[in-house]
Amino acid sequence: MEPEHCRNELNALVCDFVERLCLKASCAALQPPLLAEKLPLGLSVAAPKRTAASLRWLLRGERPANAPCDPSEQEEAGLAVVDLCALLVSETVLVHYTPRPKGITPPPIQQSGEEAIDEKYWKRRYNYFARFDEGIRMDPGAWFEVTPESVARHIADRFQYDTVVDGTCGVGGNAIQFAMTSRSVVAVDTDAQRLADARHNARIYGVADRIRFVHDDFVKFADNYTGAPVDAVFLSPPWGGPGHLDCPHFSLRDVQVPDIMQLFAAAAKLCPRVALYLPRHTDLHEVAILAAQHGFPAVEVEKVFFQHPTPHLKLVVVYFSSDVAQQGIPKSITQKSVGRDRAQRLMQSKASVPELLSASAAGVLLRAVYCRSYLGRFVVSLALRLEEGESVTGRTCKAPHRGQGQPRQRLRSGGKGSCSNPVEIQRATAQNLCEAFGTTAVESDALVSARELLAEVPLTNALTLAKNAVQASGEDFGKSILRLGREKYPEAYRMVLDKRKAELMARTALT
Ligand code: MGP
Repeated sequence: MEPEHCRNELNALVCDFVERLCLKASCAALQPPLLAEKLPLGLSVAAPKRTAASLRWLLRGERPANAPCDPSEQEEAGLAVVDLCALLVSETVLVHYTPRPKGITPPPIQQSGEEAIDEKYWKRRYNYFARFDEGIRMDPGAWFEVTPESVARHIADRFQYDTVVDGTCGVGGNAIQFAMTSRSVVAVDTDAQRLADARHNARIYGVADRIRFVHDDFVKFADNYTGAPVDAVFLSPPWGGPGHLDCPHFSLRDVQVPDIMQLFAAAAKLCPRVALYLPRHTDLHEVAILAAQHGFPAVEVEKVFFQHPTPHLKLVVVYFSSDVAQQGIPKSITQKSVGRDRAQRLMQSKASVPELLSASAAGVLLRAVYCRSYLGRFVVSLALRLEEGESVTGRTCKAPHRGQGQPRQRLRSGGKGSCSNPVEIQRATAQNLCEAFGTTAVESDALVSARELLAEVPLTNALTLAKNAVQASGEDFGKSILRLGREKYPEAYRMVLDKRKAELMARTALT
């Protein structure tokens, strides 16, 4: 290639990279990303705000016509709440128990092609595949992309269906575990060598006959699919390699190929139950937008922690399904000890990990180093041990700063995690919304009625109502919602009013 041509190509690549970074930064400046580490266990509501241009960028990859770098140049007026989405935040702590299998001489440190394996990954080989020494095949990308066996097994335990599709099979970490809990698995990948490795690995686990390996692009595969009805789709797209953690947050637009938005759309078309495996610092506002775009009023965000050396957030799995709006609000952390055989120890613990980390001695500094390095984790561990004498309860948390008329970034979980059925979820969501958007601290009549009204209408309608109310400028949230309620849901509104009237009459009659 001509040097001039090379230079131009390099220039174009660098310009493209810088432009993408600027786009991402300007979106974050308009609305700070919503990170899993800031979300408490329980129920939260995401209120993603975007300008029309940044929304087109996220959803369709269309670049804005003007330079996006200076957020002040973006028209403030165009910034609107895209949609609201209920986030059911669950927490799972996994304890690996993968002793070296007896009677098998472990192979020496492996070379994969010309590239040496990073020692960090090599040390974790039994975490990736407990039966590694029986001849598991990996490739350079798989060392950092494969789902650790404990995580894959945990997700598979939640996915017990007839037909599961793994749209990004890789060397088979997830597909193998799905084959242990579901009747049949279709494993799709664009890389023929990886599929061959996955088939080989599945034979080691004795499940190759339950997996159909398909060499195809998942989007095309989903378009042409004619097989048995699919019960669930799992997607673990590339995150941009180990360097993805260098950025303060991950955007679904960080990876160019494959397009995660397209992958998801294809999956949602195949089956309305999709799980997305994402980095721990994913901007969940984007996830909420994705959910809204595909008609999911609520998603479950599962924060997956590893126990050792101290509990640390490793990744998030987002479950998109209509079931989520019906399930109970997570109350406690699931602790799971995952061993070489399928026997597991299940434990329930009380305090959430972030709650422990908000402990005074842990402080801002420790939270900053948290999850960044082993050193950071040991420091946190030390601080936690120092604090063991202190009671975890009774610590006060500062309320997050809220600008006037602005929704809070972080919302409290509803009903102290006491919700267990759809009606309670409904009420807790309404409570959450009122707390987030109410402009007066004092319980006004309008807010009380708004809460009742929101609790009466279905979750999707409640979220739509609240979104419209937020967008209706210059009015108190409670009043706007009442007005909108009266217009859009006259039946529900009348019911609420009648109930209130009846209560009032009963109270008057008693006094
Ligand atoms: P990791 O590299 O083991 O640990 O990634 P971490 O927390 O990133 O850094 P460290 O400081 O602990 O070393 C954790 C898990 O994330 C991996 O085992 C993979 O399952 C998943 N993962 C990591 N990357 C870079 C990718 C990726 O690009 N794509 C997908 N699908 N998963 C990834």
